Amino acid sequence: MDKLKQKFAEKAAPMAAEIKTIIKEHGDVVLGDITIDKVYGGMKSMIGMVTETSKLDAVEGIRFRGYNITELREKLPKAKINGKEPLPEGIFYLMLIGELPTPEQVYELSDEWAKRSAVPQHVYNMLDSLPKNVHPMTQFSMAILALRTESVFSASYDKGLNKKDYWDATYEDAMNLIARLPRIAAYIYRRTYFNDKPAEPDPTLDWAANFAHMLGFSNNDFKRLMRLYLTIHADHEGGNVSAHATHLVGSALSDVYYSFSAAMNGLAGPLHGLANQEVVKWILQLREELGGGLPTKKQIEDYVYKTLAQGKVIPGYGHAVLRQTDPRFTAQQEFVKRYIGQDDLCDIVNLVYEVVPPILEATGKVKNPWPNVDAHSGVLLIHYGMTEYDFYTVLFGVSRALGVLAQLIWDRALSHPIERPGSVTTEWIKNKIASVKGTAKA
Ligand code: HAX
Repeated sequence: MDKLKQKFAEKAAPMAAEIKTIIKEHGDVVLGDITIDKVYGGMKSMIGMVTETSKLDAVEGIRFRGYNITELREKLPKAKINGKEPLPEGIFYLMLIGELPTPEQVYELSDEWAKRSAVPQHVYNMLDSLPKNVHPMTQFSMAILALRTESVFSASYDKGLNKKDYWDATYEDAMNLIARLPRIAAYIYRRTYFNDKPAEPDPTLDWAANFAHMLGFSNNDFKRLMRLYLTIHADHEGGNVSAHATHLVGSALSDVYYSFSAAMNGLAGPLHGLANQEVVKWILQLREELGGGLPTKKQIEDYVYKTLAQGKVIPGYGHAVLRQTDPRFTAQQEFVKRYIGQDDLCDIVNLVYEVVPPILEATGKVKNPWPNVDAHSGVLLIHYGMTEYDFYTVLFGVSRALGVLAQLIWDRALSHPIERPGSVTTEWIKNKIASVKGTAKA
């Protein structure tokens, strides 16, 4: 058993016992109210599941096992040479084990993922059979499904896997899939836009830097950006579409490949991860309409009103939980200050940040007028030469694997059961209103 798995096993057994006691002794404690507006309103803020890896605060933003983004940038181990940004291996370790890793523990994880990263040829053959105009997220999700041939969980289950060993096989699948995702993503990038193959992996590099290298980027600051990018997109507690999809599909004992492919299908929606490509499209179109250059605030204002009048959302703004500027947006602004300096598109992002919130606030209906993570990420990639914006959500997906798969291992270790919330009809709700309020049907 590898050291990380051993450490997880030591944590998981007492936690599983503790949860059994909590349910037995305190299972009747009420956690919140279910109201009609929440049931119709996408279950926002309704507590319905347990996620150990991270917790979102509406104002303060995300905390991973108690640490916010600023603390993580400081405390998580960095690359051996010129490391200034956290290594995503570290946030995976933190989410899985619940403790900050040492640099050695993180470097061991880099090595472990490098060892597990070989992708079977049939996955590449399947990708090669697809037309180049298949969206990169569709290719990504299909490649993850094609990799299912490698599932340790499914093979073991077929042979009669004991329930107590589910987590072990899920750990193997999660580690293997995380190790392979950069190779698959780089393959999709190179075949789709350049009609060639990714660079051979460099096993001396960490997971994120190696990904940058396979994508075809040698710039050190781009590698730093990838380390930060893959760290800050990793998790956002359990209820967002990609995390919840992983948990839900996984609850049927579907393996890691099925569960994570489902997550990627959700991430590919424009209200979720695809917003990162939509933001760049929206900004480039603004520039094109104005004939290039830096727009004035008035011009951005007009463009925002026009977008709203067309019945569209302003991409990169708003959030189902957050009620403040997303700290992941701020971390990217800081990255610009530290490594980039002046950049026209980054300047436009900052101008949009000044213009959009008061306009959205004035609509009286948008609950959060502030930017989310997707409002910034694309222009950073363009700065380093990655202009193919319909690839951006794949980068997000590679990162999201860290959080949702760490949690899926916990789901198995804690024996979370199949998920099956109740649903009602509107007729049922009308009858309920009548019985509670004593009125005739609404
Ligand atoms: N622009 C225009 N209108 C917006 C808006 C925006 N950015 N954000 C919310 N609204 C509108 C909603 O469409 C809704 O309008 P209707 O009542 O006419 O249907 C109203 O304001 C209330 O919505 P809300 O309660 O504030 O927001 P939700 O919790 O329902 O939705 C979303 C949250 C993130 C989906 C929403 O803010 C949105 O569509 N934003 C733009 C897309 C985006 O950036 N998505 C990425 C979110 C972060 C993420 O998951 N990244 O992966």
